Amino acid sequence: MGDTIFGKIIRREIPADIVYETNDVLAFRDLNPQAPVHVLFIPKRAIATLNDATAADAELIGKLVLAAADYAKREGFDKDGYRTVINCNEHGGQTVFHLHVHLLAGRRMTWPPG
Ligand code: DGP
Repeated sequence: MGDTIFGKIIRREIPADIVYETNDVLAFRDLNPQAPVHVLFIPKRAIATLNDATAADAELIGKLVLAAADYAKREGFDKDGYRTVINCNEHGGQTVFHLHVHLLAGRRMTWPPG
């Protein structure tokens, strides 16, 4: 796949407000937040979309989701709750083609989403 803006963030070529990092996962605040807390969790090894993930990526995607839950616990909004979202392709609203989990918190989410 081609490089994306998230690849540049991983390589520290452009700035980002990084809030969480492990060997496999990086998380930083979304540039265009949709909630008081809006953090993007990305795998350091890029996968373009959820469609491109294979069984070989299962552990990495598990780590990605667990990283979001770990961050929620560390920050103390796990009990109030939060939303995690993976957008895929055009109808899903995906604009950056490096798989990422949105973590949204700090307000009550509505359902169904728009
Ligand atoms: P999605 O629409 O699901 O592909 O989400 C992409 C998100 O990435 C969107 O909410 C805005 C955010 N974003 C785009 N470019 C940048 C950037 O350069 N820095 C940061 N921190 N976030 C970005």
